Amino acid sequence: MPQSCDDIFNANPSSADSIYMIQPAGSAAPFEAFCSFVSGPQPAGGGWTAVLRAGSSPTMLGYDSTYWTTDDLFGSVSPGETEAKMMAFNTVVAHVGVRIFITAGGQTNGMIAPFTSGTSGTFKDLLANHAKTNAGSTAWAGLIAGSRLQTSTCGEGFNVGTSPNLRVRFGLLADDSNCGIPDSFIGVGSSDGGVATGNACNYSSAGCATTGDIPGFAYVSVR
Ligand SMILES: [Ca+2]
Repeated sequence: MPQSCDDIFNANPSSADSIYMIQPAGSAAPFEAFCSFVSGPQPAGGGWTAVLRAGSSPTMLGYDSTYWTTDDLFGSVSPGETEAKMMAFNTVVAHVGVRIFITAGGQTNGMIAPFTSGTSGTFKDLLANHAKTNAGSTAWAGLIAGSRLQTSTCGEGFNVGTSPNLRVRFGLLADDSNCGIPDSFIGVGSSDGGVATGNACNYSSAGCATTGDIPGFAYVSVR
């Protein structure tokens, strides 16, 4: 039994994107996961296991949702613009990075946020560990047409930011100067009540000018 979509890719690189049965080490039983496969060199090439889909408003996956910290699941494994937190979130160990697609304003764009060398864990563990990614602000901004981030990157990866300031479960947080009070982000599961997933840059803050929030819908997978 494959432990992840990457195992399926390695056994057959021409596998079709679909739902497969996998059983990561430590899982009591096999379960369904949606796998998408990308040919070519790392980090993109390989099998990517879907872990969640998250919208903006309404959302089950705002920053304060307990789904980010518990084993609870909801939604369908089948892809589509409906929110879900899948079994793979809790169980599939990622070694390479996170792939994120965001649909906003009728466009869908994607990228890989790579881990630094040596980083690994389930999505749940990576959150608990505040793990970092290093795609960079240009790549994050490329996910959403017309998006805007302040010039100073304050953090990128899992559980970025500190209360009571702006935070994001997975994404990039930015500020105009010293990151004391970040006012902009692109990502999934933010503490901004207006846009949980997508791009927010508070237009009353320095470096945000007149651009408003851009809500999005995100598809997140790991490898
Ligand atoms: Ca600020």
